[in-house]
Amino acid sequence: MRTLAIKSGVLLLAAGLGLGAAGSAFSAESLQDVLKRRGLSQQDLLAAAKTYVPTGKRDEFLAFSSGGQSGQVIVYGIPSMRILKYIGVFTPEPWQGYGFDENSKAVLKQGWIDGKEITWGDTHHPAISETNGQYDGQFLFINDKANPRLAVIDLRDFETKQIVVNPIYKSEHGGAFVTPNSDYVIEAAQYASPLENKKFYPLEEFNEKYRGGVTYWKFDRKAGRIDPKKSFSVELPPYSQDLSDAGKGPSDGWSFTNSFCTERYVGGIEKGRPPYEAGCSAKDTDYLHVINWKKAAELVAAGKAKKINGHDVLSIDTAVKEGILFLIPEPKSPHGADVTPDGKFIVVSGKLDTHVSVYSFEKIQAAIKAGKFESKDPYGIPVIGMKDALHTQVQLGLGPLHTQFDSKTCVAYTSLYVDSQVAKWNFCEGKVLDKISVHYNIGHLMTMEGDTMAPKGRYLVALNKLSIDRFNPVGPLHPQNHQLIDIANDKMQLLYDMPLPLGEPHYVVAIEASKLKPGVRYKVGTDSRTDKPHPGAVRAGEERIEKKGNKITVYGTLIRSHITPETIEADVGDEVTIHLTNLERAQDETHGFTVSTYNTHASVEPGKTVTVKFKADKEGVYPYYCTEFCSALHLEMQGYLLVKPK
Ligand code: CUK
Ligand code: CUA
Repeated sequence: MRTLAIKSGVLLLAAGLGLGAAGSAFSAESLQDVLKRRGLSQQDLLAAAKTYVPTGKRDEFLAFSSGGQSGQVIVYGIPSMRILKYIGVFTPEPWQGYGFDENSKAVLKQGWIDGKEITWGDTHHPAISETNGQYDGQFLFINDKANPRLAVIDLRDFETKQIVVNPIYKSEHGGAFVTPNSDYVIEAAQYASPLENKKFYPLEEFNEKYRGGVTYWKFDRKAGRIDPKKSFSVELPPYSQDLSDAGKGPSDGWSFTNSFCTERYVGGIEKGRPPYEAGCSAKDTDYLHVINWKKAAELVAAGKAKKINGHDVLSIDTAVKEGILFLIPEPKSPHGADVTPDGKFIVVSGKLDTHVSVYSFEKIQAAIKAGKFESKDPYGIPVIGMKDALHTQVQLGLGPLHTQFDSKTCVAYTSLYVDSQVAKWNFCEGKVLDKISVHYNIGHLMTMEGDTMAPKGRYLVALNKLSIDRFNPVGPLHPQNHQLIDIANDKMQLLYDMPLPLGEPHYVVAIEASKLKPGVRYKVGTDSRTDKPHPGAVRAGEERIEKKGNKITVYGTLIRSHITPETIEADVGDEVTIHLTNLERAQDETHGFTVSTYNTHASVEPGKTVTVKFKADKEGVYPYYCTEFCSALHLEMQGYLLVKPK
């Protein structure tokens, strides 16, 4: 109270001295004055009005961005571009206690590979779960390219619940993409390697022993988890598989995966061969892989798969014999494969070709039914002629990468990496409608729900790889630049630049905010990582400390403004396990918990129960305290761990 009184005294004093007068003159500045003082145009003003979200108001859309090399997910609002949250996924995240409490450590441990802890990830493609081809706002999936893994995030609490490790790949890129009812999450390999774990074959045996593939992870929506036992893969030749997409509507049941370096070139300057890039661009075309995943699932259920590392894999031979795998040439070094909202076309863009190629699913099916193939690849896979499958090709510009769709029929947007532009075009008629420059070197782009069967249009975000001169300099490593573009009218309008300072976000997905219904508290005593009652939960008055041998177990609670118990006594060498339940019911009353120098931290939101564990291996006195400023007596929310010598 005394502090508050003094503070208001200071304020009164400031006003008395006339310091407040400057404030009132400032607020009297007219709109014209502000535009002049800040050098803003009418166009800037319009852009500001389109993005500004006043206090208390909320954004229309929520974007889930890959955090790139940070291994995390970044959540921001559109159109304000305000960052709302980082979600710890593949990398420890201290604020959320992710990787510092036992419950979240168990999730990260699911992502260990060959018994080794991996504390980073290279996230590329987030995907929101779908029902009937539309975002349902229930789950988010994201891949890790470096260490072939996939994570499941529950959008009820925005927490990572599961990490699955791909049992047969060493890297992957064509994930995560969901089928229209999220029955499967697609994850395609990238750099070919032997599918058997930890098996070595020399590069001379690349064509015979190295393989790629596409994995279909079975998603159990009721459990909210991937079921690895019901998941399977289709073996593919050692063409570097790349981006994928699931068919929808008429093409539901099929999936499409790009590839590059179908030359199967492996480097070796020491062998007097050209470098990898040149060797991988020798041919004019690569292959689009066309797979009937519904039939593949039936074949697996019928026992036609072989087991590799305990995982069901349909071999190339079986896939060819059963007629579920086809190839179509596509312009060299392709990148994005994007199915149109109506499910009738697959849009492919080649980095080294100025065109986008629009393949017709109907034509592909007609060729398959007629058995009309132009050749077989070296692995015996039937190749459909490019001309027999193409609907149209449109010249857009240099370095087309990715395509997204509008709510307007037949309207698509494609990123042009080399030109640093977004092209708006019509994929039915094959004509360019508009172009806008972006800053600079755009990778992915994203429209609102733009990869679903019902895109919402309105906004587009350009994910630019380079920001160069757009922001205040912060050293040689620049943030990326997410540029918000208004696409509601015929001409695109640039609205806003947002620096993305946490890794290179390859892709982002945005959902109508009204579809998300996250909770504000947990049922008291919940382990948020398993969604189950936490065995260490207690109610008020039930707090206790148990000691058995050298094991100390604390059943504690947190509520404004005390931690119960207030002291924990241990002997050097004791193993200390502390379960903490936040008894608060009020919204946003999170308590944090740490013990000095024991490298542990927990974020305990209302209702949650979390466990921290460590060995009290040092004699001494260690304060523990609440790390969230939760109340006027927050600093008093503390206690002591007393570690006595033996
Ligand atoms: S990728 Cu990075 S710009 Cu991983 Cu989808 Cu195309
Ligand atoms: Cu609880 Cu600060």
